Amino acid sequence: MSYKLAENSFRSVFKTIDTDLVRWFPGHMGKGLKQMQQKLRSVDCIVEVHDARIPLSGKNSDFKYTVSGLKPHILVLNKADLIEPSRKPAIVKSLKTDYPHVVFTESKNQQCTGVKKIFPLAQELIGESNRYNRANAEDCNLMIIGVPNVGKSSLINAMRIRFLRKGKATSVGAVPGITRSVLTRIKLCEKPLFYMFDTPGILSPNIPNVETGLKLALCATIEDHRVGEGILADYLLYWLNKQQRFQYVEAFRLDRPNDNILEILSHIAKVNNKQIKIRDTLNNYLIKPDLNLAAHIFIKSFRNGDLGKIMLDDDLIKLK
Ligand SMILES: Nc1nc2c(ncn2[C@@H]2O[C@H](COP(=O)(O)OP(=O)(O)O)[C@@H](O)[C@H]2O)c(=O)[nH]1
Ligand SMILES: [Mg+2]
Repeated sequence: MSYKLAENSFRSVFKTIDTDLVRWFPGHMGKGLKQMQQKLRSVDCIVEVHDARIPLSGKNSDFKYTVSGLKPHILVLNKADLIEPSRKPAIVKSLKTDYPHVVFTESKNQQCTGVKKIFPLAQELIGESNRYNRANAEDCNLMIIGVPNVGKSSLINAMRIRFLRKGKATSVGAVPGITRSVLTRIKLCEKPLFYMFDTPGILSPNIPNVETGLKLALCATIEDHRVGEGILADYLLYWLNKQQRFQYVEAFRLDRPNDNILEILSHIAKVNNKQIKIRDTLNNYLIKPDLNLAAHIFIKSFRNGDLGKIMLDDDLIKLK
């Protein structure tokens, strides 16, 4: 549905009440990094997984440049089922300089063609690369890394199903001197001998500003409580209106787009019959709409794709 809008009828910038919000976000890569660095010695190709709804925001490019160095690197943009396929070329173009090898996947979809592409691409990149300390190793190792909740485990499972259809994934025992849990790997292929580390490497997201943090939180890569569901819901509304993505109007049976989050949340609480009882200053009970629950419903509808296929970095990637 399209709506006639007065110019400047919506906010053009998002003002958070707490300007220090960014300080609440987790710090830079910490302890995990050191462990991953050790693990990397036996890795031949890195498969970095990120959420396709935020292809530019939150990726830890520090990792690519300072830790993984010159190792072959594939960027997998997972949850591609939640974005408009027509946006893929523009995403690839925006990432080209930093990530020349991008694959879109839907790891919960068994028919996904992207999952199938990762292995041959890794083989090709390793073949072209200088393997330094591993030049004489006969086997090749892949490692999956990425920030929480982007679908690393789901991708590992999808790859297992794809390549090891015949039986259970083969776990490989510990290598002396290195923690077993870190170096458990599964066989992907016999000829050529290919393994994948079973445990994904977990990165902390890179959060240079509040909006990046809010986008990461909307995609559930950092916990909601770090931001607060009210602020998250307000940012989502701001973003949807700014980008003129008005599917929420129908989804929540509103009359028209509205930039006031309190009005939207009161409405959602009312139609879902979510109320709370509170006491006023005179100790009388009042029935109020449960705005927190409404915020939760609003955010969830975005995460489920009920508000349309939304790529949150659309405001950073120009329409072609
Ligand atoms: N819509 C959608 N959801 C996915 C996809 N892959 C994973 N998920 C969901 O995302 C959440 C996190 O997945 P998980 O594999 O545990 O992520 P990890 O923390 O990176 O290992 C789970 O609820 C998955 O069901 C995908 O391709 N599409
Ligand atoms: Mg996992």
